[in-house]
Amino acid sequence: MSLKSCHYQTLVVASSNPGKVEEFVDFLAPLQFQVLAQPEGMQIEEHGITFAENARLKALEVATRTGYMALADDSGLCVDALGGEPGVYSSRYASNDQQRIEKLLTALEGIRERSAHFSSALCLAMPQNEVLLEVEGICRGVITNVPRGDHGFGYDPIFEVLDKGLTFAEMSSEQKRACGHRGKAFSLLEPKLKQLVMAK
Ligand code: ITT
Repeated sequence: MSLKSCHYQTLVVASSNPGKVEEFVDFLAPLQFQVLAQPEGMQIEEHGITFAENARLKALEVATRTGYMALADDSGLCVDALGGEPGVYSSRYASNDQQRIEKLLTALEGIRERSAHFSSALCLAMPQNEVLLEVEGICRGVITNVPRGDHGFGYDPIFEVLDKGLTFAEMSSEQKRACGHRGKAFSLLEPKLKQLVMAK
């Protein structure tokens, strides 16, 4: 279960998405937490209608069930021409990344207005059923006509970041962190996490 061991406060990354977990492990590396993965097979029903509601559900459930502080992310891609879809249903849009990308490109065939944004809601919760912090980050861009780039996960190859000319999949992890939805949300959470480490 342990992703990184040291003597500090323990934090569970409440996600079963390896792409997200990899980003969080990078973000958390300088903060000297003992970072644990969510226990295998733990299923959490995401019945919220907003990213923030789902992030809260996941963080509280994982914190209560593991007995450790938990950090959850609920995120997704909102496409203007599709009325904000897939939105909170981004992971349920199709059964794997390739099919999700194909389905989205098909839905946008012949459509020139391709603006979209990614949202990431983060929630930090304690095992006593307590929410410590909730933040949200957004990244605006457009949906490309064809996938570009090999990095990242999910919809990264078809999301070109506004004014950057690169898809997330064409960026290094540092570039994606600097302009991406999750990196922006995490930068709002980071000061609080630093305080927690210092309070230990
Ligand atoms: P957990 O709930 O276990 O964290 P999940 O993948 O189901 O994993 P979400 O419910 O938050 O997570 O769904 C988010 C989906 O949105 C994710 O599966 C991707 O398809 C997409 N997504 C979110 N952030 C992304 C990113 O940075 N790059 C590409 N796609 C992303």
